Amino acid sequence: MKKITSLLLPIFVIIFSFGVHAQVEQAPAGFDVLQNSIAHGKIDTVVYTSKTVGTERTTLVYTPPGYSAEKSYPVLYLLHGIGGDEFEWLNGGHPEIILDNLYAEGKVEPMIVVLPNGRAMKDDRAEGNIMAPDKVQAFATFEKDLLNDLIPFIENKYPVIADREHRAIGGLSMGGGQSLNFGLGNLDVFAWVGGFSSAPNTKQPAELVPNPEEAKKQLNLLFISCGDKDGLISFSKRTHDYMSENDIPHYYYVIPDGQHDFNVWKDSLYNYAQLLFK
Ligand code: FER
Repeated sequence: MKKITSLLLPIFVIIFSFGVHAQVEQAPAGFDVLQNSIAHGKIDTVVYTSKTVGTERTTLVYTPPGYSAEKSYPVLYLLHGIGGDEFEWLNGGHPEIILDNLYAEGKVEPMIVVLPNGRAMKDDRAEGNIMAPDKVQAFATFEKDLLNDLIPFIENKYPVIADREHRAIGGLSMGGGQSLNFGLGNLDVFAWVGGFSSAPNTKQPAELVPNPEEAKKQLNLLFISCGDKDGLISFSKRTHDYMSENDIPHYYYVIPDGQHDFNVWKDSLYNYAQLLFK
């Protein structure tokens, strides 16, 4: 992985890598505003069979502007939080608007974005007591659904490049913890890993990365972001601290005045998406 040193400044973080620097900075005004004059991607609703859960499960799939089945694409799996489902990103963050705007500026590699339901249980709705132990457990069970059911389904249905270098995982809160746990825990599957405002489901750093040398070799990108006013920031910070102690290159993007909300998650997606597959 490229050597990255980070400098945290009040407004933005600058990262240097081999002389080329990729800047992570607060998304500019208008980044999330629908523009009618540009090309738009498309959202599909698709259903896959989950052997893990024993049901048919729904996932959304964003294909980029100019999408063609004759081309082949990398894939980002983008995961929701404890109060959400496969529609949370779409309704709360409109990732399709953020990405369409980035494509119009040539700032992002063409990719397919999969928006799954990360609560892998028969009733996967965010209803009742969302903190109930079986519902929280279902976020961990999703690792099997993702690896054994969803990824093979997507790779069969869409024209994707099916290797670790072309698979990314990212998510918000519970989905951030899932992304760090599943991404760092399966470096043979994912080379690009991002956790936004990661929740207490995030494994302890030494459990996440028991072999720092191996992680250094395998990771193309590790992106950790959180709002500085988020009560869960300790989970991001302890992960960042461990990576720094073990010289594992990563981005640690702390968003000023950032709460546990979509302002932070949209800004994180804006930055994370631009770093992927480059
Ligand atoms: C918790 C606090 C927050 C927790 C999960 C969350 C499982 C998740 C928050 C989110 O996804 O927004 O104690 O325990």
